Amino acid sequence: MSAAPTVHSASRLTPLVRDPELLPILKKVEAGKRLTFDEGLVLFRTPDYNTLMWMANRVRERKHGHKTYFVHSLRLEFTNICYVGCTFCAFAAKKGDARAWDYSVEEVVAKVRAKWEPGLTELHMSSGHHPNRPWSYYPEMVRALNENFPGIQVKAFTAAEIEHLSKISKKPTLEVLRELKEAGLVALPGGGAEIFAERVRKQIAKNKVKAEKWLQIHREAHSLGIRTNATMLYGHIETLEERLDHMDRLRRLQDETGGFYSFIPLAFQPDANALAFNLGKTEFTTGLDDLRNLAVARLYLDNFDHIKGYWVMISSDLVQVALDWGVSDIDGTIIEEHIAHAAGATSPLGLSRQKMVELIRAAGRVPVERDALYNELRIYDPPPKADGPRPRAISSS
Ligand code: V47
Repeated sequence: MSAAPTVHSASRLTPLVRDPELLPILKKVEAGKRLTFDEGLVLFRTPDYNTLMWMANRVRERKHGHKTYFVHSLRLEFTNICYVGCTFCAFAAKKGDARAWDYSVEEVVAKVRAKWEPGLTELHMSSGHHPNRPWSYYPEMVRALNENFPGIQVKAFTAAEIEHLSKISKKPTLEVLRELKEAGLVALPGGGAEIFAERVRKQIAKNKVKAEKWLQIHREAHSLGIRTNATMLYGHIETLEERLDHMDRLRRLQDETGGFYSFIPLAFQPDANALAFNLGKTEFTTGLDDLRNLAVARLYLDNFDHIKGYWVMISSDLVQVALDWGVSDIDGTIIEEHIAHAAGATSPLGLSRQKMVELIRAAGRVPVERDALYNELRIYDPPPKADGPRPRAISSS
């Protein structure tokens, strides 16, 4: 006869809670109720990390159990030439700079061929806003990639880039998206969101797509069946209220469309960019800030399936820990990254598929290789008994 599962109620857990302000939040989390803005702020400010982590993990395990997703993906930035001038950016170059690059369609195809690995499923591309490339270059590139690499999933162009393409093509953003989809684009990455709050946006990305337009482009993509991600650049001049406002706007759009796959906090990389220089900032975000941010996202963004831990910016070591703080996706192999590394990221340029699997298994979770559209391609064996998966602390029944 098997033993009945132990069911711990929130009230039985309350002795663990050191911050009384978390008690009503814990009850809501247990009941699956949505948190308010003020409750989100409590989460951002609580000194009780244990309870915060516990709650984020509770929701993560309720949604995904121990499954942890990754994708075999190649990152490609086809140009770093950009006229926008975001102050946090160390990647952008001006035309004619010694470090500028700008690949033709043939060069993009050759680059992917050179970096090709068996089992590669996703090609993630985002790049600078090039002042001269004509509109025709972009659908041509997507088409050429699909023709040369049948089965590859092209996830490309942030909402900021889509707005740029709308300007150069003189077509509405909806039409730009439609034509890119026709050429074979399957999803949009979540970049360009930065921080939506106008106060911050004016200082870090004043020439970039406006917050409302970023959201509108994602709304349009979702209406065409193109699913997308959403990012948030944190750890610079934004306040906690502004971080939460950012998440709140995303939560509202997700209520409306359901088109976001994942939310990806991007930790500010403080090297070689004007924002860091002006702030005198040389330190990276702290591990606890990164973990707290991920946990708050998991709890506040109750309508997002995945919270992604981006190992490139916060290290693969911390991402492993973050699997207990709400993270259910660790992006992918990437192979060659330039945006974060230009700004000081100390992580490797890419990680092997084997490394992804080991990293997840060593944390006692079950690795699931997915494609760009979150179809499960392979569920790897769970970790051996000795190191996991650890018994569930709390039964969900
Ligand atoms: O849009 C630029 C950010 C983004 C810095 O959708 C910086 O799956 C930190 O969008 N410090 C590009 N961040 C990366 C991106 C992304 C990453 C991972 C997964 C996905 C996805 C998307 O990087 C840019 C900008 O917001 N960025 N400079 C910097 N110094």
